[in-house]
Order: sequence, then C-alpha cells, then structure tokens
Amino acid sequence: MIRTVLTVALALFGTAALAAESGGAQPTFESLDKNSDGKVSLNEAAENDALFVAFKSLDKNKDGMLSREEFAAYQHDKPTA
Ligand SMILES: [Ca+2]
Ligand SMILES: [Ca+2]
Repeated sequence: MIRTVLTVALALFGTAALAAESGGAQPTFESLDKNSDGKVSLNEAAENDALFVAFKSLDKNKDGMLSREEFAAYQHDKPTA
C-alpha cells in the first residue's frame, strides 16, 4: 500500500505538479481527463492506482467512462489521509 502511494505520488509529481495546487495526492478531474472530452476513461484512470481500482464501482452507468459527476463521488468518498 505504501509502495502504491509512493508510485502515485511520483507519477503525480512528474505529470500533474502544475495542476496540483493543493499539494496533495488527490488527482483532479482535469488532470485525469487527458483528451479533455469531459470524461475519464479507464485508460486515463490508470494514471492513478486507487482510482483505477475503484473505477468499476464508480462507473454507475457502466459506460466505461467516469463523468464529472461519477468522479465527484470518488473524491467525496475518499478519506483525506
Ligand atoms: Ca477523457
Ligand atoms: Ca459512467
């Protein structure tokens, strides 16, 4: 688990440092939506291990994409540890 967090932190540091204004490891919808189509695909979610694991349960309408609304549920559920 610690290794996972470190991996995610490193990935965020390299790719989304500019977008992470809070300094936390919480990805933003914008940082995950690489192609800016307004949805986070499974591929895009793979940037973040925790999100990737949660993807299936977050995708309420089973269209294989996370809408902004579906992603908001993830941010809401996630404990701020
Ligand atoms: Ca996208
Ligand atoms: Ca969906």
